[in-house]
Amino acid sequence: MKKAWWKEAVVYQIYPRSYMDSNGDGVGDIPGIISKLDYIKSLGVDIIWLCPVYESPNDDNGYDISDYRKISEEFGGDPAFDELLEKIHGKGLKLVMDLVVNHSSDEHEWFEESRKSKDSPYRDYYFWKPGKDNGPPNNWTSFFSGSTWEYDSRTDEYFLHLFTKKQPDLNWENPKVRQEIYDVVDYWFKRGIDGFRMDVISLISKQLEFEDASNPENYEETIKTRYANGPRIHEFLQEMNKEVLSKYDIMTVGEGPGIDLDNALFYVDDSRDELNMVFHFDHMFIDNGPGGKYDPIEMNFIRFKEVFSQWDERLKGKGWGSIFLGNHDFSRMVSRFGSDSEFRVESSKMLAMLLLSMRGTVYVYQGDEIGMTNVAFPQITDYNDVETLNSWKEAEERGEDMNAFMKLVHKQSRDNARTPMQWDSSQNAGFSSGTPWIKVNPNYEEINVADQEPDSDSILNFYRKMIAFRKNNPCLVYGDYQDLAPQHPSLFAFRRWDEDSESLVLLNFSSTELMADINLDFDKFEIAISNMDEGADPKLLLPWQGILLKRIN
Ligand code: TEU
Ligand code: CA
Repeated sequence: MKKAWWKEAVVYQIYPRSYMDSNGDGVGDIPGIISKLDYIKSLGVDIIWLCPVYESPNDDNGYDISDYRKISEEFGGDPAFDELLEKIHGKGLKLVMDLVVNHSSDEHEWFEESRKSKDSPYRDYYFWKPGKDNGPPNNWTSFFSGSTWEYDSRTDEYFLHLFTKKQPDLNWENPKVRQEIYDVVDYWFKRGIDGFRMDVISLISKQLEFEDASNPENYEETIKTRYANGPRIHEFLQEMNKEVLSKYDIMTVGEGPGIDLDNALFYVDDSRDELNMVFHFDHMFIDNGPGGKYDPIEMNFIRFKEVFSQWDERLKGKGWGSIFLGNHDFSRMVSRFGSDSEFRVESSKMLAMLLLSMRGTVYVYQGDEIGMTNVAFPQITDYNDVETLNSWKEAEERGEDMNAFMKLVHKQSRDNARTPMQWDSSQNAGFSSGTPWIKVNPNYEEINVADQEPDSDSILNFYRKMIAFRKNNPCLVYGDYQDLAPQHPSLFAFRRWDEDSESLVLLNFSSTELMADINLDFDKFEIAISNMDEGADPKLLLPWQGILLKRIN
């Protein structure tokens, strides 16, 4: 496997609104991030991925950009950004930004011009269509509820928005649009950033027939058959690669629904010159029913493990994977895949062990390194996320039992991952001296960085240990992968090996003890890391215990 800096990297994802507020306006900002760079560096990570910080009306917290070349004043503006980038580089870290070019904000000047008239030179920067039978052009529904089409009386046409109506989709068919985007990308590389995470890149090429969805209420089916992986997607990505990406030593990771085992290599096969990596959602949508996130089904653990095996098998030797268990769009990793009550500490560490011993580039989401959990705000007015609020409205309109729906919000809302970072036990968890834009999780007095710093047994220090271990054991980055107990209902046991070394990882995904009776010569291994008292019998795993063993050479 060819080596590369971005393959060996551990990435730390920052959701800037919720990280650290420096000026007391309740909103996390860039000076706040600067004040935490020593902390970030101390984790042992290599790259910071910063969610959008560009100028934006914040209908979707920065994923609706009104100026691609400007840093929002709320976050500290361009001078703060320049200082951040310089300091990041000064510490030997790298910076990856978010590139959100499937859509812009409706307040971007391109769209403001586009909507003025049918003859505007910007008209076909977006998708405009006349209505059909006094309604929208087709039956597509937006990721965030309602039709994907918004009527604009000025020109008596509808425009397409796969997300909110303040996020009109850019028309990549138009070569001028593509050139504008490549210029933006080039602008940021010239400014010195080290890569892009490309938002919903799987959606940029549209099926121009705009054919009705056959089952609009089936979320996954509609994504796969209508929205994602359009006919020109790879042509566009290859063009972007040739025009700009290939000219810099940067990394790219594409995100998007509809990326699956069958098409992933089209995006990331080394020989195709498109992207370095993609994020897939096979494990993240594992508990989604046909109606999506707010139609959850039970998590299937055997399937969960299978996802890791299948993806490793598919990419190996050809492309490169990305490993993550949480981000700003999902509820907290420990609340979903671990246990956030009695075994919160143990299961947080165990999940860290999983993350940091898989093949692929690892992404750690802010707060997971201290075991932050989901939140259960009592009122819907405590929530901010547009996806949550729209789903709530729809449920209300359908006449659903809203107490039951509140439980779903507690379980699924994206705001679970967006509550402020918990720095210490002072007011507002040390995040802000003002009123935070979203409430702090009330458990901040027990779960915070300051308490975990001096405690050698803390989740935080376990992350540091695991990250350091991965750095010293390239076998965990590049080595082969094999699941040793794919059918076991609660044990995740796998092997990583290369020419020089071999590791075994045994993880108990349950609140009861288990015997890992797998057919292996345990005498040839010694325990390197455990999330509980070491010296235990590696075959007997306590609840949520994780053990990493290394072959004795
Ligand atoms: O998310 C893309 C995406 O697929 C989400 O809509 C996802 O399905 C959903 O959040 C799961 O609940 C990206 C960004 O990460 C997200 O924050 C943005 O809202 C979205 O694109 C639109 O830009
Ligand atoms: Ca602020």
